[in-house]
Amino acid sequence: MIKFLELRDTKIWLVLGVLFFLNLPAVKAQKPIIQTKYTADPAPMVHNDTIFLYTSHDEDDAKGFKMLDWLLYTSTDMVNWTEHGIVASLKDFSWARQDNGAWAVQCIERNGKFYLYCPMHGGGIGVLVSDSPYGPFKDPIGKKLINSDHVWNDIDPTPFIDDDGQAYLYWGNPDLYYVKLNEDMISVSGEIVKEPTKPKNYQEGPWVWKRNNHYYLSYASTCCPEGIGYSMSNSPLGPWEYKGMIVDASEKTRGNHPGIIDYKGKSYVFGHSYDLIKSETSTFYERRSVDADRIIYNEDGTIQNHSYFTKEGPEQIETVNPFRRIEAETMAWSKGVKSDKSKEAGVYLTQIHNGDYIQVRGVDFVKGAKKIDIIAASLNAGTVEIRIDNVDGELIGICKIENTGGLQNWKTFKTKLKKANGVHDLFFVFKGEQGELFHFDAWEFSK
Ligand code: FUB
Repeated sequence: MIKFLELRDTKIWLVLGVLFFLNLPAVKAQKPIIQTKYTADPAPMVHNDTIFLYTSHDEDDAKGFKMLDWLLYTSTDMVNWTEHGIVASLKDFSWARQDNGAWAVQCIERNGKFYLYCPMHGGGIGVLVSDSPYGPFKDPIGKKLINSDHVWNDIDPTPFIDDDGQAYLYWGNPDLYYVKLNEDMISVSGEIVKEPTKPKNYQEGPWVWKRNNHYYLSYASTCCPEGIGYSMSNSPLGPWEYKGMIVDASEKTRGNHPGIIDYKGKSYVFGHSYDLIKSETSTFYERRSVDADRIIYNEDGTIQNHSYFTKEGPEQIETVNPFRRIEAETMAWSKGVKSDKSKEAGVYLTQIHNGDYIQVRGVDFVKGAKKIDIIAASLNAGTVEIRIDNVDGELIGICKIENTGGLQNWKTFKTKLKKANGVHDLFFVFKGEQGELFHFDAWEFSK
């Protein structure tokens, strides 16, 4: 027995030693996937090889639900996400009376147009349309799309188009409703139906998709806390047979909301948690953050269970090419910084203070990056330390940001680097003495 333990311990130390000396760059995401804003109700959509992730938005000062608009993020590698800012808001509906209640949206493409189904809690469900997934989105009907006598329950719309072209909209808390949509996607066909066999554990947040001829209905399940469960059917209209939890309910969260996609040969579940706000304070605020994980289908179409969203998240699908302009709001992780949007710069990073940083995962410097351009605007001087592998990893350059005469006076600052080769996590670490240092818009390496 003693011998066995000694042998086993030697093996463990050997593995740990090899890992330490290899100093492998981390290639997995940290959760939650967005840190510059509080995001909830993830609605991922795959279009042209890119994931468009629409989310609802818990305001930074939210105590209970304070939700005015919807946000958009994109990714091509599942770990680095680019923010595109507010993509739609309550103000896009001239008929909407409320100034709160921008709950869970979902976007779907049909015939080159993008339809965003937007619930306004207590005010009905509206639809917006755009020629681009980035917007701008406009209200094509000027009234509620779903106008029922149970308006308080009309939340969390999920659109689905079957292979025969018939489109459906599902929604609701605590019951599941559905209605057929006409081909124009902005009008309904027939009556609203309350799903008679309420799927087991159904709470809210339905998400419907089809895979290998199985119909799936996933939803926020059990209460409270909510996890993510799912049912399957042979038809888009049920009956739905409960199959279990994709992500178990956990004391670590409270509400939840699924978004499920296939992307580049793998499958993913998105949900949300309070992990970010909990890392900042022990007081409860309705400030959620989107998480993501890989899911695996079994042969019979059922889905393997996760006890909770893992800290590591999904593997990075492809490396980042740094030899092109990359927006500063593209990142896998950040500390301290926030994002904002202006006419001049689009989305940029703001509220940058001494010691804050952003991390971009899996950047491929190939045979060597020798210079970097950083686009910033400032009223104070500061520096950007360019480090690899870790926030206090090897320093390959320091870029001085001088006063540009205004926080929207953008200038390009050029810096020579100690040559970096191969694939590394890249860290921009911000340093300076005077409060808020500068705004950061974009960066680009050259050889
Ligand atoms: O985000 C507001 C509401 O909370 C959503 O509509 C529900 O799905 C729950 O996540």
